[in-house]
Amino acid sequence: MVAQIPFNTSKSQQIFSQAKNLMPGGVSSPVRAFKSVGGEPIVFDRVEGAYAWDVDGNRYIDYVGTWGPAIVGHAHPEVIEALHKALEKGTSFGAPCVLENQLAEMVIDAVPSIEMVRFVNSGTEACMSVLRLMRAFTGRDKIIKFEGCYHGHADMFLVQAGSGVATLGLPDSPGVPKSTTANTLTAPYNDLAAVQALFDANKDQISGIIIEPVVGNAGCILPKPGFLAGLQSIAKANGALLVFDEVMTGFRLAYGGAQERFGITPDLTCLGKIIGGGLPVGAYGGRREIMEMVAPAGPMYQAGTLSGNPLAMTAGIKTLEILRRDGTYAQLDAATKKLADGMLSIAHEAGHAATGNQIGAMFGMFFTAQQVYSFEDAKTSDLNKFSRFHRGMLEHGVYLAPSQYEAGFTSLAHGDAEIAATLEAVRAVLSQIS
Ligand code: KE4
Repeated sequence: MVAQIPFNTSKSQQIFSQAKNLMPGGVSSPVRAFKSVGGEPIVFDRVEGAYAWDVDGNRYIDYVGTWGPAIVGHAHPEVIEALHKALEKGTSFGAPCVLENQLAEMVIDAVPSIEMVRFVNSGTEACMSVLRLMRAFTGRDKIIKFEGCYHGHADMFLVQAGSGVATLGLPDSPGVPKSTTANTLTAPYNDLAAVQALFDANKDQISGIIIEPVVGNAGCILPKPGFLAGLQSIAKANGALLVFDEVMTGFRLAYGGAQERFGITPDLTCLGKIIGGGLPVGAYGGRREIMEMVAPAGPMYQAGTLSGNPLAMTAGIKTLEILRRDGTYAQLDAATKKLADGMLSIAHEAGHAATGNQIGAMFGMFFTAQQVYSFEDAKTSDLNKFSRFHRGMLEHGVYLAPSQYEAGFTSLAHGDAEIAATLEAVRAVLSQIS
């Protein structure tokens, strides 16, 4: 992989400067604006397999994968073909459709905690709906979330959130009434004692715990052995629910997600990203007795014009069909481990303080000497160095998430050639920056 120097991004810059007059920050989602890594964002023209091309014709090995959905590779021919066929029947029904049954059955078969599922249109919708359900089922108002975890942009979650909130340094976004977040309690990730203390101080008031079972929104952070099991027993002992937000980890760490990988079955699960195969889908599901509270089966209201959209269902069904084939997760694990281990050893050889995590098709590297177990740990990373690393990798044809507080994603399309080229770029960049 040779540097694309001179790195011509003139068309990107022209389109982005127009965009800034039309849309806040020139983007449809904040983290895409490259605010925390500096420089102008790259305007994509097309994607295929492990690659993205920008409007200036530069090609990148892509480790964002549209933030997770592209796990079988961008524009997979089988997904595209299935969508072409579905398109002939129209784009939206707003009525029951057998495709919803098919994807629901696949999700229920795959995810240990899910006996019944409701489709929505984004991970945010899934998490905000599951929060209402936790409260409806327990009759309690308070929730526990973890510093650095991101569960979408609904008001009650924008408290010490990760992802774009952390990236932009917006721990508590304006416009969120204090009354809304008064019921949101936070604890450091991997800190069971802090969670126990919150339950002791809020007896019978906490409806449940919502957690990213592997954090992807503060960089990639793994649960310490016993942490998830500890949360499950604390929740049970206090009559509270345990919710895994697997919007990112679902179908990425295993076909059954983090809950299959760690052998911990929560009461409720949120999904998104991969189950839509790149089209807008979210979902929440869990124990039947809880899910039957959701309207119209029960009193808890939640609705959506485009929920269960036939195109999104089609892309999700085909994506999961590809993922459930033999050997897919072993392939993803092996490629991602090779990449993550390679990045770390190259960083150490070049004299950089760096630690990292990898699990399934997810990885992250922090420019810090200490192992990262919490958001506080992640914040010891050298953000300035990360910015220079990110820009250098772009110039060498590798597209990483534009924030230290994001995870990297591989796909079935990231083969030996892509991993080798990426590590060559890492070596070139890390030998140039101090
Ligand atoms: P969406 O509303 O963006 O579909 O999902 C929200 C969400 C919920 N839960 C988890 C664990 C998530 O990672 C997300 C969204 N992830 C971010 C990336 N860190 C989406 C990228 C963006 O905000 O543009």
